[in-house]
Amino acid sequence: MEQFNEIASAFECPGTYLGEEPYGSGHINDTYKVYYDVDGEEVHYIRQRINHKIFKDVPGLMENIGRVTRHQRKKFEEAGADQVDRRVLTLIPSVDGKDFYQDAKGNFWRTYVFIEGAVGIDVIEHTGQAYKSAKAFGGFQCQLADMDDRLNDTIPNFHHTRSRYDTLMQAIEEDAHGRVANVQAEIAFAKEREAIVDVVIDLMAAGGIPERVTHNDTKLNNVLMDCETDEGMCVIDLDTVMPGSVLYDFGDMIRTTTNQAAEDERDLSKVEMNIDYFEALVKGYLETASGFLVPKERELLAFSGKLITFEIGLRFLIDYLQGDTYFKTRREGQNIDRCRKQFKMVQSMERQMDQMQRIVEGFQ
Ligand code: ADP
Ligand code: GN1
Ligand code: MG
Repeated sequence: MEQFNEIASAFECPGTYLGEEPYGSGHINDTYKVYYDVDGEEVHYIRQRINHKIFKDVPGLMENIGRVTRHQRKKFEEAGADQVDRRVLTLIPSVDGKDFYQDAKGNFWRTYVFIEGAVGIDVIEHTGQAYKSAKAFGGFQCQLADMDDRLNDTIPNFHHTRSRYDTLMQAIEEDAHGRVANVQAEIAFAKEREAIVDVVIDLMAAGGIPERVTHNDTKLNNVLMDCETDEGMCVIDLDTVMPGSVLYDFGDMIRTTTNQAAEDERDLSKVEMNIDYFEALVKGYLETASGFLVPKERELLAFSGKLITFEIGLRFLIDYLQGDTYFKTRREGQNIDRCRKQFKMVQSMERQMDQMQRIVEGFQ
């Protein structure tokens, strides 16, 4: 608690600090909802300890977030949007005038205004949420399309699927925790699909699709949806906003939004890609993104779901083999369960790929 007091006094939050509680279900940072009293009224903030083992250049990351949120705010204001303060994250400065604070132990902290009346949902409940979240993520990409000066790469090669595949091969070779024998089927599944890992990165390198400013972590729960209207109010979790391909963004919407099972679901009979949710995603996304997508990007929208679901499956498998050091886990075997769920989704998309493709073409 003493630690939290020190952090609280490092930020320019008005009022009296009351306390905090752990919040949300992210796998990387430590997130808290923080309570203050301002003249008898309770006011909330989001305070996060940024995982600096994963994000090695926190000042560079925070510089990105400052630039991105200022750009978004300007765009919303120019468009005459209502409730701008609920549509874009607002950073509270530290007492020494920065967007973050580094404590005596070397940990990095930041504080955002808490967006009230909107929540990030882990599991989809109806097609309207797919449509509205995709619209919000497409709108986000659209707003950032004219940013000048390249953003910092907060995690180099983040969506370089080939290097993820190579890391898996290395982890198998090392077998540091003696787990390779348990996952022969998953390893075989990965090897059978090696051919897909280069598709997007090679096309980008050859100039066939553009590098853009992308979010890179478009999980359903990274858009806060209005509790009354389900509108995708605010795109959050901006740590990985950097140069990339819109395909990885659209793909991760498919991965996290087209199925009602948890990310670590063990009953794989519940895991199928739901085509109605997919259609709602395509509709919402194209409403805000069709103005800037090039034909090759459109052509690969359905494929992108399979590609990133495979990539995230590889990452969970790697973490399992390396002893569960990257993604937070709450129980033994959680990473391999997450991997199996992703691979089942890949299979389900493979079976439905023709239909997915026809749906995308139907919107041309
Ligand atoms: P992680 O990178 O660990 O996923 P996030 O930035 O996504 O961290 O935050 C974790 C959770 O905290 C989100 O899923 C959301 O529920 C909540 N959250 C984050 N920022 C805000 C905010 N400004 N207002 C309200 N809730 C927020
Ligand atoms: C992590 O931070 P969070 O929980 O939104 C991860 C994503 C993965 C996701 C899988 C920086 O996202 O890349 O897709 O878990 N973020 C980072 O659920 O690695
Ligand atoms: Mg998140």
